[in-house]
Amino acid sequence: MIWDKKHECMAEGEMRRLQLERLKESVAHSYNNVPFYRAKMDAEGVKPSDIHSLKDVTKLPFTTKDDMRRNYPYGLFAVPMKDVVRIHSSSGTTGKPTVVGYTRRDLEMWAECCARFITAAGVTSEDIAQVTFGYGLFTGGFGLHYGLERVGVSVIPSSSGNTARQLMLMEDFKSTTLICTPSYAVYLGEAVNESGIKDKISLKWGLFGSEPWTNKMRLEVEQKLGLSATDNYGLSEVIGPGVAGECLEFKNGMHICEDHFIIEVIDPETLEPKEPGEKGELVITALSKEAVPVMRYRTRDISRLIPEPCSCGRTTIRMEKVHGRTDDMFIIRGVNIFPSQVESALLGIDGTEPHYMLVLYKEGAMDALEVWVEVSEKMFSDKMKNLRALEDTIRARLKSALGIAVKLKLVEPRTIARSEGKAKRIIDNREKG
Ligand code: DLL
Repeated sequence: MIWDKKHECMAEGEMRRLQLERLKESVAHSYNNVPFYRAKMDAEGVKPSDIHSLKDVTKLPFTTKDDMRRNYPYGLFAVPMKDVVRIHSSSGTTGKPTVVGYTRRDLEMWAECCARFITAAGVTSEDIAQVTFGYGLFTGGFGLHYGLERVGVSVIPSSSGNTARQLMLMEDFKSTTLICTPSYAVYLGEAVNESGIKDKISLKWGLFGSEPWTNKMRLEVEQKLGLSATDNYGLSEVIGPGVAGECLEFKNGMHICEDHFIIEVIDPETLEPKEPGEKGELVITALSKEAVPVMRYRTRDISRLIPEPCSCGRTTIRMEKVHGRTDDMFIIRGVNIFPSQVESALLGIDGTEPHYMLVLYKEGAMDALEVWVEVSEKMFSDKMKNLRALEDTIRARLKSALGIAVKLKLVEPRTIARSEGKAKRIIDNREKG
């Protein structure tokens, strides 16, 4: 099923015309109503009238999370507060959050974008969806909620936390669809199997997003929960969930709502555009937002665009699974490492659980990495000899995936903290020496 055939299956030429028309309007809207954008564009000598083609998007200045913070709370709003009907924010790790607002039309567009990926993931009005994202300032809960309602799904707004209660609802309310982060899906999968209710639950679909996860993690979760899992991507500064989502065709690449967002891929160091299909940082320009129009937002997310058409019938360009954030990348002995590389090396090894942690520390002046991996109950109670063999296997896999040898520590079952939202995969002890 395709939710919005007109926009999801649009001929390329028509889509580019629509994007250009909207880009012009959006740039003029930002320039005329947000002093910050006007000052930045004036400083670079660009006027809204300089946008003649889609390529001209590169003339526009970048926007960063710091720009958003510096304009806290309402400095980037382009409409009077009387027209703003919702406010969300993204917490971030330090300092003030970034704040975003939505007009009634923005909420309408957001629900439509979410309805697209919800439908692409297999969910229909026959389904019952349990939303375990937090309902609050985080965009996950409300974003998915309105998209699901639009599709006609029966929504259970269970919100985050209280895993025992989530399991009870899942069993009693017969949820067919689970909405959460992939790491919470792993946790729920474990809990379902431990409480012996696997045969009593009715899950068919898992729509997971909000943090990076690998295809190996997908297989792990699909098997543990007995569902078909798809990825979806978005960020508060741009809209929330709904920027892109996978279809069931190959589960390979998330279709971008191109009529609302232009995604460029740049080199995060030189800021130059990457060649089509090359990996780099995603930069997003929203084309139809009223309350907080965002121009060339530097996401810090690393991925690539997939130019080949998809056989599902949608013509919209896809983005590959996000490999990680530039902020989460670290350099060990000259090698760039993303947590997702470690995840794909570890998962699927018999005798381990899909729970791991990366511990960064200093070895002299150099950064060093220790990987903690949880061992399964069975392996833990097994012979020492088998544990040693497991250690050797993991070490070899890590070395071949990362290109360097790193320290490894096998830890007892249940020692790595479980996540109810976005997982914390890195402990940074580098400051401590
Ligand atoms: O996480 C929005 C969202 C909610 C998306 C629910 C999907 C589902 P923020 O809290 O602002 O918004 O975090 C945005 O999360 O820049 C990425 O680094 C990461 N992220 C989001 N989706 C994915 C994904 C929401 N599918 C930040 N894969 C983004 C990898 C993701 N990373």
